[in-house]
Amino acid sequence: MPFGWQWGADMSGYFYLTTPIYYVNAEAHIGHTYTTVLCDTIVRYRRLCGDTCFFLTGSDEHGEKVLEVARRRGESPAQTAEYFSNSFLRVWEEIGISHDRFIRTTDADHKQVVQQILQRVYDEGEIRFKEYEGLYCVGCERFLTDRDMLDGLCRDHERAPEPRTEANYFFDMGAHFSWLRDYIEQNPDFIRPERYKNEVLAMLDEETGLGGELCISRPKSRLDWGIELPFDTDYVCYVWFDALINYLTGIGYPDGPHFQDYWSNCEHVVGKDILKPHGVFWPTMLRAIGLEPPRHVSVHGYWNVDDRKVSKSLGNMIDPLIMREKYGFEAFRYFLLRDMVFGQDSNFSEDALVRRINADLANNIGNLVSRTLNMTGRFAGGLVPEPGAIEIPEREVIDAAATAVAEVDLRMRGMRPQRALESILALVDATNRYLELREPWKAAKDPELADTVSTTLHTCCESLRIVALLLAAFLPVAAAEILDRLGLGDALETAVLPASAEWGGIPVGSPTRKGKPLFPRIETAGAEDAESKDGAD
Ligand code: ME8
Repeated sequence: MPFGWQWGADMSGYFYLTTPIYYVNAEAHIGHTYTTVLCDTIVRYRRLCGDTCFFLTGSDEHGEKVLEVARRRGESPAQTAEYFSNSFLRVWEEIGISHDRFIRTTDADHKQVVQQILQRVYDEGEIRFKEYEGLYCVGCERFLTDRDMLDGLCRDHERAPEPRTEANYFFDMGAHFSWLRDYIEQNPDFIRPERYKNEVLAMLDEETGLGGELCISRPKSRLDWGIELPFDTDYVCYVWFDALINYLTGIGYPDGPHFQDYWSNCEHVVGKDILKPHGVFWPTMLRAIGLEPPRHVSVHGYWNVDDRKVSKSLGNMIDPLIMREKYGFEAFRYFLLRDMVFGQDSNFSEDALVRRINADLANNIGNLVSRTLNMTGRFAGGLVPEPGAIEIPEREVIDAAATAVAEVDLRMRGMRPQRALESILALVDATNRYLELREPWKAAKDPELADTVSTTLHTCCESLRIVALLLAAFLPVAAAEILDRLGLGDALETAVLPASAEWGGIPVGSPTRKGKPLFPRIETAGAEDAESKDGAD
């Protein structure tokens, strides 16, 4: 029963996550950064859970789009591809992306895998040669259907597609549509969130009406920048057929040592612009070569500026390195993960970014760090004190920590990173409220209450340790710094979630250090002035 298993709770301990591979026609912007940072966060979380992970990203280098840019730049497509591929890689390295491989579709192993798969599908009689007429959008690198257009223009690229008639090779996707429809119905979270599952079902209906054939070749006379068809040297492979296969090449298809372990635990994250290739083309291609679909295709919305999609073709890009320069990369990374509800569109503005940094990072998390460590310095000689009796207020923080750990796990696996951050912030809020209630800065001066101070500070340090472990996937640098200030500099090297985040892990006597504000408030004329909670000292 090759396609019928029930997805269980990660029994194997393997986890394989992919970003789309980006076109090499311009520099990385906020949209690519979001997908890549999101995957980096999910994979860092799974590594912390002890899974054996493989994280693949890379560049998609063939096709007409790249040829167009190369012509404009007066260079060969190979030069253009090299330039922009290096540019993506450099940005990912500069912002600390932890990929295991950066694949290029011009890599020799990829070319070999694509040709091998083309030959196999051809030999099995699923590829036919015929004449085709349609409207082609070079921006999308595919023929458009009515649903893809508005007033005669491509919805995404706002340009008119070109009418084209050509003799080409076609893959018979339609032969697998009824299987795919059943598969999607039986595995309702295969494509998530649900609205995108419904969209794929609608696409399947539409593609069925159109004959269910995917054009997989381009004549060299028009485009010679691509992987040659092994069965007809006058043609190169259509860029999407080539690109999707990167997910197999990346982990050593067909007989790499861990190919099957990773493939059985594969999840793709994509933007909604490429739902059709991932929801319709790809599962049918995999079916044709006898492989299961990925576990999940998780689909996010667009980052917009002034309600228009940020994109290379529209030229309204936000540069991640400029954001890093202005605000620090972790603050920008936090904003991306916190402000986009997975699946929905989000509007970017620097005002919103500043408000978010000030409210969540400076006033909330940063404030808890500085209050806890200041007071541990002042009232406990800088060492995590021994706790006394646990009363109802302490119990509430302990319960909030257990809830956060459980919710973060559920939400990270369910691809709801913004909800996972809400769970962590709920623990931070509970701890801040607890401090307000216990008022250790007053209690320390009151002989009747002085005994409670150790318990209060112990509770706050322990809560902070758990907050840092949970935040580590989101803010790797800041989380490591919090742990270091708690005297737990190597905690992330040995931590395994959820066990390490159980209450009671902080050693009494651990030497703490106050340090500078972790996330300084950003003062701008327009920034909303959320009230500082720092009443401690
Ligand atoms: O489509 N908001 O590459 P691409 C959010 N090469 N995400 C965005 C975005 C935005 N405004 N703009 C881009 C391709 N993205 C193909 C993929 S995969 C086998 C081949 C992100 O460079 C989002 O992840 O156009 C989107 O799906 C991807 O970049 C498209 O990148």
